[in-house]
Amino acid sequence: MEHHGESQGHHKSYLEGGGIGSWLTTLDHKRIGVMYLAATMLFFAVGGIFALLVRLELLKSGPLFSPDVYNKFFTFHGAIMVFMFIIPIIPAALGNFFLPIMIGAKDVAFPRLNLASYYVFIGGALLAFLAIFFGGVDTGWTFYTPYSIRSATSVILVTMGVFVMGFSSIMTGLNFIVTIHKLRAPGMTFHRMPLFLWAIYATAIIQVLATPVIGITTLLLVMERVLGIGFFDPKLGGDPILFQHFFWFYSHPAVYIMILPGMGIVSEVITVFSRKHIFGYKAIAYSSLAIAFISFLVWGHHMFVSGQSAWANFLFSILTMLVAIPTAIKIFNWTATLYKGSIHLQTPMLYALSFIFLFTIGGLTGLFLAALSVDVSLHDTYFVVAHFHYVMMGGTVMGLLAGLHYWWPKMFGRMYPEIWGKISWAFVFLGFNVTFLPQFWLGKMGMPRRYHDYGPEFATWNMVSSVGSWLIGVGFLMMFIYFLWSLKRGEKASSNPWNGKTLEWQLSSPPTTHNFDHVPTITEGPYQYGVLR
Ligand code: HEM
Ligand SMILES: [Cu+2]
Repeated sequence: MEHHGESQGHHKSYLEGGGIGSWLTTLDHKRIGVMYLAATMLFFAVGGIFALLVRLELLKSGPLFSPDVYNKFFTFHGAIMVFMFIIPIIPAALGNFFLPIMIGAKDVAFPRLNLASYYVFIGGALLAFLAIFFGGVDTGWTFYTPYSIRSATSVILVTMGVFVMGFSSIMTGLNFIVTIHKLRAPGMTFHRMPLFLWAIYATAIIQVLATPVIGITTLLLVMERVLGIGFFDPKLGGDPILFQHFFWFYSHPAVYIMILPGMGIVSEVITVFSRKHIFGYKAIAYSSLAIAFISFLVWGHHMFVSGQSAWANFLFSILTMLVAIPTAIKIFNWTATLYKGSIHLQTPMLYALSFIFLFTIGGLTGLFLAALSVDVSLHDTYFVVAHFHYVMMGGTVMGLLAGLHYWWPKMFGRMYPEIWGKISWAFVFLGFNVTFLPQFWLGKMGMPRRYHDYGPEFATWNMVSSVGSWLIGVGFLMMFIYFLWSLKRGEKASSNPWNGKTLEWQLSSPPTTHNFDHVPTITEGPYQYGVLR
């Protein structure tokens, strides 16, 4: 990709200069991205601790904690992981850092809005966290009515936190859509944009269109609790099923806010570590938009056993199977890119390959659950818990870790220790499968989710699953340590340690504050690796 932007001589890196104050008031998209990364990784650690507590309770049958406390543990685990970690982390942290650079721009379209979105996010998260000190929340992360109207726990604090964080998601989405439309460098046509940006673009559209619905839903819930207006509680003339429609009309598209950015990272990493032009660029690009569109048409598959009509069930089942098509296009094209590639098995590639393997299991078991007759018996069992962890952790988190290891040298100018990257990957990958594969069997055997105890027939696989969660814990602890260690002690990174072909690899590591000295001119598409003989 020809351009004249690379900075000559020493320019200050975006990391240098100014104290904490200059960070807290920064308008630099890179610094805002790093602040989002720090916050969301901290929330991930907290959500992970709640997960370990949940698994500790389930290690053996018989109560370790009281049922009330257990309900609060899995509710916090789910709510933190979904709203404070997996929805914001890739778009707001890595998207914020790399979107402007990858289109050849100095920053996002609205830097002040960008900083404001960060503080709105932190404000909403702190509001939700307050609930920990005011009796917790025991409704599950889905806040289903009528129980969430009547529960004596701090439902209002957490749902208001979700309400506020929603605004941050909308602000970020809006900023990215305008940036992609308005700030692309000369020659950077849509069909020359890296695939990560197509994924971020599709995600931003869902963020802007779907998030207002969870905002309204949580607001109505709080109004019913505070003012006693009957929206959802039958006692007050409301309809609890209406809440489920509202909740899932956002939360199903929301799972694509979670997975699409991870898919975008996999497209970048697979092509770079195969040293080969991606197979079917346009098909992958447009499959992101197709997924975003279909994601609005399938929310009813969460309600197959909520008493909706047979026709509605039939329709939502068919539409859900439809989403498998654009998803499969990505999986096939990534696999075709690997074919005859010159594969470099460094840590980013290990995570990208893990994504393809684990997400395929997650996706296929999603098809099982889309089949009405199967879902009737598996709904609310551990089969569902295993399914969404294979898509959210096996998918998004693996994609996130591929991106984090791929872009770490660029973001911080330091290499992470490759050998430890591989060892930690082995713990995370193995631990993940030991934790969640048995849960498919537990679910098929009939073990319901959200129970703090179980019968003797479920004992063996629960013990295996809990031991697996400790392996995951060790893997992530290692990762946190070597990433922090590398900031000061890691080997200095060159501008292009992976032989990448997109714009960020043309800049210094870390980049300068303004990214480019001159606006680059783009003359060809990304991933120009030439044809491998
Ligand atoms: C780090 C390893 C993790 C472990 C060991 C773990 C374990 C679990 C377990 C055992 C449950 C079921 C609790 C029950 O129904 O009684 C659960 C629920 C859940 N997990 Fe995870 N999880 C992990 C990571 C994640 C991640 C990365 C996400 C990302 C979004 C996530 C999201 C959820 C959600 C949404 C629920 C449902 C909570 C509810 O029923 O309200 N988990 N997790
Ligand atoms: Cu869904």
